Order: sequence, then structure tokens, then C-alpha cells
Amino acid sequence: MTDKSRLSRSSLATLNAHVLSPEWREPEIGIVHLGIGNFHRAHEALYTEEAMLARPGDWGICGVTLQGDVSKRDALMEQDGLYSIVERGPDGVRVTVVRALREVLAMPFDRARLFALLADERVRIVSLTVTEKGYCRDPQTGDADIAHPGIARDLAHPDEPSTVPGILCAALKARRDAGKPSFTVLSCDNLSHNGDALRQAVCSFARRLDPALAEWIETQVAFPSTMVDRIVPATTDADREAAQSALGVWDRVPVPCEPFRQWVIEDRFPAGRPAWEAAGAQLVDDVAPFEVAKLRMLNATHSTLAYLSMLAGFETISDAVGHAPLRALIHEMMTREIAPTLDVPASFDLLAYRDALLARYANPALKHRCAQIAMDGSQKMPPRILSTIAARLDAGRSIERLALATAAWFKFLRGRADDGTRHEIDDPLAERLTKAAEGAGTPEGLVDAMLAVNEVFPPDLARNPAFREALVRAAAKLQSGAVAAIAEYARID
Ligand code: CS2
Repeated sequence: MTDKSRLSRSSLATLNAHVLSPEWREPEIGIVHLGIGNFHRAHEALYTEEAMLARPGDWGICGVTLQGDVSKRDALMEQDGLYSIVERGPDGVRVTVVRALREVLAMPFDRARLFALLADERVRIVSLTVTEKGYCRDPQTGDADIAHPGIARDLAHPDEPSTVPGILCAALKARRDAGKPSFTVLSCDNLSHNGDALRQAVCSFARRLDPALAEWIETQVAFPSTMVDRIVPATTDADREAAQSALGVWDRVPVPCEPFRQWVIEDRFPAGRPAWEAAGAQLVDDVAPFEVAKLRMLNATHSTLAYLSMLAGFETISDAVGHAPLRALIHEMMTREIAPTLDVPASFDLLAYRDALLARYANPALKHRCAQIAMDGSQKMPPRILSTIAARLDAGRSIERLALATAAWFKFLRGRADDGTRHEIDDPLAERLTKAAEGAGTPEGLVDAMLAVNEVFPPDLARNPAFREALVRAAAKLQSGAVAAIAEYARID
């Protein structure tokens, strides 16, 4: 393939005009982003691109893959960091090219370059989308988990870190030792209070090596929280073809996504930030209400749809909500079980939010696979579903639909759909979870074996009899198949 026929800085001039904004000035790197997956590329990178178009500044991004994914680095670098966004709405496809990504690194191969950038005070923000498990937290305390092999290794070799707490700690130590100002650390993952959660993981890690450094981080480093939202599936050949036909050149790594996007950010950036508000981000004093509402409404129903669909045989989220009883089930779950637990400002209309979510899920063009959402349940269930269950139980309220979602996860962990089709369990606790799920025959046995997994179920919740009973009822109902259980739970009061 010639340079002109694939997306790169040298083919930019040949692109169809509507995919690019003309008034672009190449920025220097000002942001290092850990976890350069599709989500970041369709979200923060795009907001940053538009912010720089509105107000030029040096906020170019260096993206880092922490899994040593050299092929992802190389594919993006062969295109000079350029890629396209394939926005798929019910009414058609819109393709745009993003230029904010200036460099891509793969850990551990590019360690020296990464640490040189992190030490450079022109880098003013380090942001992250590393998924829940990337934080390496002890689920009971929220501190960096010293039983985690990566954390243990980084504590023993702090100069060659590979985990997020280890990398941030080493980089912040270098800033402190050189007398330089810190960068702001911006978590963009779906965790409750993601900024505070990251600060605790980093500070508890630092305290074990150097208490004075922990103190410096506590006082000198800002960890604003954010709520991020955009549905971004994995890239398929259909996306590459859509990009090719809009661009006129070949893009190996386009990102598909829905038209909707939202970003609510706590405005604490002592070292400055891009004018993200010019791109539609909401800068607020407290993101907690937005964050909790998104986790409990969107992410919780996503996981519910995913586990029930993996059993029932619906492949995508739009297929899942196309099944009327399943759509009714999550509609009622949001209305009756989730929304009443949320404490949001009066201007936040939770029922309108619910309806907007259902419309987004129904987008037939998106093809968001349930198997992708079903990953990492041990990390996702606590903030998405178990936190609502705990709040409901505290208030003496019913939890039937939430219990069905949880029991569907248990059954999913057995690795087979209701028709016997096999699926993989992709989860950091996979071995433990599948053993517990497979070993137990009766609904009671399954529920008790799962409730004993204390990395997922806090002791108070695991011991709650109303929770156990609701889970046993749901697990028993799922024995006659997910479709039958969905039909019944869609109707209950
Ligand atoms: C999804 C999220 O994969 C998942 O678990 O629930 O990635 C979801 O699509 C995003 O949070 C939407 O903003």
C-alpha cells in the first residue's frame, strides 16, 4: 500500500474536506494517556481535539498501552497517530479524523520514553482509561492490593513499574525530586468517585515506599473525578470499510461509536487544562451525582442486559432491548429499583435519562456485543449493581430485578448459554469464580458458593438474609431458562 492510499499525515491533503477541520495547528504533547483503547479515542481525544480547535494550546496526546500491545502502537504510529471516528446513528454514519494523538507507546518496551515524558513539565495531565481492574485495588480497603502480583513486583522494583499505582508513583517521585510541579491525574474509568479511588490507590502504594512522597502526593497532586459516557464497541471490518468510503484512504484502526457523548469533570486542574467546555464538556464542582447515576442506571442495565442475553442467546444490546420483555424488565428496574436510590439535583430528570438510555440501546447501527460488556463482572458488579442492592436493603425495599441480574451473572459464569453454546469467562478472578459457579448444583448451593467470594461481596451484604433469599429465588427461576425468567420478572410488582 502506498503512503497516499492509507491515512497518514502525508495523505491528509487528499482527504475529503468534510472529515477534517481546516483551522488546525499541530500541538506539542501536553497529555499522557494510560490505556489507549477505543473508548479514549472516541471520547477524551475527540473532546481535546475540539477544545484545541476552539482555543489552540499544546494539549497533544501521547497514548500508552500498558499490555505491551506493540501491534496497536505500530498500527497507530504507521498512520502518524491519525485515525477516524465512525459515528453510527440510527440515521446514518458520520466519519471524522482525529489529529490530537501525537504519539503511541507500548509498555514495557517504551519505558524510557514514557518516563522522559512524564518527567517533562510540559506534560500537565496524565489521564487514564485502564478499566476497573487496572487500579489494582484491594476491594475491601480501596488501598493498592499488596496481594496483587503486579503491585508486589512494583513494590520490590519501584524503578521498573508496570502497574498504574507503580507508574504514577515513580513519575510523581521524579517530579518531586526534581523540584518540578506535578501533573494532574485524571481517571476516566467507570468507578465510583474515580479520582478519590485513584488517589487512595497511588498514595497507599507510595506510603509503603516513601511516606514523605505519599504526603507530597496528598498535598500537591490533584485527582479530579469525572463521569465519562459514550458507547464505544470494538472495531470491525464494517467500520474499516465505512471509514475507507468516507475518507478515500485506508484506516486500519477506526473507532465506531454512538452519536451521544457526555463528559462531566470536576474542575481542579492546577497545571491547566484544554478548553474542554468548548467541546461540550460540563465542568462542575462535584461530579458524584452524575457518576453514581450513570453507573447505577446505564452501566447496571448494560450488565443486566449482557448476562441475561448471554444466557438467552441475544448477541448485541440492540437485539437484547428488541426483546420486549427484556426491555420492560430493565425499564422497570430503573424506574422502581434504581432511580429511587439516587440523590441527584432537582434539574436531573431521572425518568427522561432512563428513556434516553433505552433509545441509545435500541440503536441498531451500533452492534455493541453483549460478550464485550460481560467481561470483568467481578470488577463491575459491585459499583454497578451491588451498591444499589445495599442501598435498597438498607431502606427495607425490594431488590427482585437486581437479584435476577446478579443470579444471571452467576449462571453466566458456568460458561454455557441456555442452549448449551459455550462462552469464555474473561475476568481477573475467572478461575475462582468459575470453580464456585460450576461446583454448586442447587440454586442454594450456587448462591452460597458465590456469596463466599469476598472480593466481590462485602461481608454485611453476603450475610443479609433478604439478599440471599432473593438470589435463590432468581437462581431457581433461571433454571427454566433466561427467557422464561425474563418474562416473569418483567411482570412482577
Ligand atoms: C459498558 C461500558 O463495557 C461495559 O461494561 O457498560 O463500557 C459502557 O458502554 C460505557 O460506560 C458507556 O459510557
